[in-house]
Amino acid sequence: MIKNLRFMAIAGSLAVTITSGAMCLNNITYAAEGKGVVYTEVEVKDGGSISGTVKYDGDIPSAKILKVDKDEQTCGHENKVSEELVINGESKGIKNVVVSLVDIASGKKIEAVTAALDQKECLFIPHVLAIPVGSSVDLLNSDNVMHNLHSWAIKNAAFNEGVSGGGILTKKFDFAEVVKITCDVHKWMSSFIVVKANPYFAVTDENGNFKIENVPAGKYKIEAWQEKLGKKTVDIAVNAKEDAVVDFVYTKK
Ligand SMILES: [Cu+2]
Repeated sequence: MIKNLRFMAIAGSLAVTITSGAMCLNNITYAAEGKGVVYTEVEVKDGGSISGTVKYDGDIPSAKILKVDKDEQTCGHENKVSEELVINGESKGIKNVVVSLVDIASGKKIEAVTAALDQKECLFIPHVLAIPVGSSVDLLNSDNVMHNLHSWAIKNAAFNEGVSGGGILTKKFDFAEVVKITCDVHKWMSSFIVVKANPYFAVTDENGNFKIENVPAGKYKIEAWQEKLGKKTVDIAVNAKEDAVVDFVYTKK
């Protein structure tokens, strides 16, 4: 029997109804981040793309230094450089900015993934991980010391659990939000798992570049989020089979 599946993920509760019907495709809808926008999966024909950069305008601030004062045999004897704001000295591109469409109502399928967030030499790798709702994350410990994974989630289930060397914790994220992850053993360690309500997002590379593909033609709001510099939102129009370019510029906050 072909079924019409409808998921509505709304702040803190998950209601699932399954009805039988004559639909050709499963029709899955999610409520988007706090804005009440319901996302419906459809087949995208002649989609366009969005590409661009996120850059910093102004003198590049010197990176914060993280003092390593525990487990130096594993974590290293040198202090570490914070990844809270990573700006390329030449291109001025900002790394690890999450760029996403915030008000798109329908589009390509949400492909839930099992992503990995490693703890290696007492740093989280990657520092920013973006996943769609319904995804899981393997939280790994590649070190030979105990780490403690502490999630500062509000909508998703929060956790605060130790993981021994070589161990793994797997957690699922069903609600869109920005979840800070810290380690209670090594207070300099932090990262973010950014859970998005639709599949139209990307994380900038070391030159601040991003690309989002297979977007239905239309007008949208596109948002950049950076942990220190905050959010920026602009309007963008996407035409069928064309690339729309948007460049975000942050200045000193
Ligand atoms: Cu740790």
